[in-house]
Amino acid sequence: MEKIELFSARVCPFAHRSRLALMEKNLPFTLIEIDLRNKPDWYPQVNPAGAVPALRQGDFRLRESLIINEYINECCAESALLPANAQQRAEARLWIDYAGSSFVPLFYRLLKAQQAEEQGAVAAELCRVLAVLDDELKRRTGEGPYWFGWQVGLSDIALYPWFERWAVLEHYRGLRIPDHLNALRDWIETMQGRDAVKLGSEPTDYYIDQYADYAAGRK
Ligand SMILES: N[C@@H](CCC(=O)N[C@@H](CS)C(=O)NCC(=O)O)C(=O)O
Repeated sequence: MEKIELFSARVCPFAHRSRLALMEKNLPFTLIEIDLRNKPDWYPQVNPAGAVPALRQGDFRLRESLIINEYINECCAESALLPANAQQRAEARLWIDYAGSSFVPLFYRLLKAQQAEEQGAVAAELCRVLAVLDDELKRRTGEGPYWFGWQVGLSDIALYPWFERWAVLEHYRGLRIPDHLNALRDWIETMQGRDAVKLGSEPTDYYIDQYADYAAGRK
């Protein structure tokens, strides 16, 4: 297989998704850190949209974390990150879509909201989404600690990076993950125990510092 290069930024949760997928698949790759505040002149040749993550493999270029992750998963059959069953695979993709359309946008809306009233409303909406995630994990109790059973998969990976950055919401907006969402809290703890997560994790203070501009409405 041709060498895979992943263009990433430590701070970026989208890039974090693709780093996790590559590590969980045990695929060798070269990680290229892009400074988002001072992007290299050549970067548009890798990704014309200018964003991370981007993947390069010979002449092949790919962008968008979720598409990259599907590709990574299909690069080899070992350590499959989607269920073998077609119906479960479709459900896994629904949760991946839910992560992208509901959970992730609310994370940023809350962080960017400057008025107390808006912050309260978005926090309440985000808590409803967390409860949906928790309900789903509770419904699957006994079927394994991950979104789809006993093996980590693309649904877990699509969601987890924002939980690694949750301290940012706690710090700037005072929003803790509610104690009663114990299935969700257990899932986060399980993810934190994975080697791929431990190897790529950053200290809480780093995230708090990096997201200061968002929280102050400067971004
Ligand atoms: N939908 C994209 C989002 C990627 C994205 O927004 N990445 C941010 C960093 S977290 C970025 O590179 N933004 C461009 C910039 O900062 O100039 C994906 O899933 O890959």
